[in-house]
Amino acid sequence: MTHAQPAPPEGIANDWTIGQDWASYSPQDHSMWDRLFARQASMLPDRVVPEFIDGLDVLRIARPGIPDFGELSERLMKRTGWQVVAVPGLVPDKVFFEHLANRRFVAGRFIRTPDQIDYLEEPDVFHDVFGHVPLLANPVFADYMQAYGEGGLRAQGLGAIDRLARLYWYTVEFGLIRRDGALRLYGAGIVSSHAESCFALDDPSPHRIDFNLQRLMRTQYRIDDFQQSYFIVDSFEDLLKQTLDTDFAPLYRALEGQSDIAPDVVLPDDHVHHLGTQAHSRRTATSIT
Ligand code: HBI
Ligand code: FE
Repeated sequence: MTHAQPAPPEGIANDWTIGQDWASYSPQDHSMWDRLFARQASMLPDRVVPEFIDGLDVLRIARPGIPDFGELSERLMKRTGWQVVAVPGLVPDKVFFEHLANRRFVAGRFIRTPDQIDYLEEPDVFHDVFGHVPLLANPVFADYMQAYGEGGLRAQGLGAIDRLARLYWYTVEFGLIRRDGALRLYGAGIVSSHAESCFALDDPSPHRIDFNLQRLMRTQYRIDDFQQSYFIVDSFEDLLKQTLDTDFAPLYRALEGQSDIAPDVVLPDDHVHHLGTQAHSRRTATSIT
């Protein structure tokens, strides 16, 4: 991930927020949203967790055009007390955690250009709003996101941000959930990506392993390709409960003595739902974070 600058750029507030300036989007920007939306909306209904679709509906995230963050925040505030605020791009970890701890989701306001339709480095408004915001209308997931922000603020003092970032990565960004005997998508990085929405559920290549907090905090991840392992939670309630019940300071200390786990490694204690062939990652040579 690109590293954000420590201080906000000139003319930007200390909390890094800016106006969305909705009026400045061009017709091309709005049609890019529509194109991305149509592509995902047609394939997600039988792949994504139903709460995601409910979120799109109640927040009226739809076509045509990029949503107005003010209107979105008003609807979200009524449901779960969250807001969506605009930022210029990646913000420093501390700023990010502070917003989440206060139930503000920071969203990029720019939208990708046609040549970036399938891959971009910084989160744009489609990833942030389409990918992340629908589940913020779910009370349990909304509480999990706040708990993550609070945990992030505490992790800073403990030198454990990298551990916690892995939790975010393998849940909020790339998580799978079990529902009625099948797997469903919920991670924003998956649901906002056309190709990964298929790959994560259907491709024989990646491992699909049951969520285990401690294991996952040791697991490295890739930022430049599909994931090599996906982790499955039983429910959002369980994810929230485990996060709230865990005393993270001793956990971080215990993890200090343990080695990192490469993203393609399966351990003897893992509950493996699907043992991947890893064929995809063998075809692509990339780096690990
Ligand atoms: N900033 N805008 C933005 N969006 C993110 O998702 C984000 C960020 N800064 C830091 C960050 N994510 C993560 O590295 C933290 O979860 C650790
Ligand atoms: Fe994201």
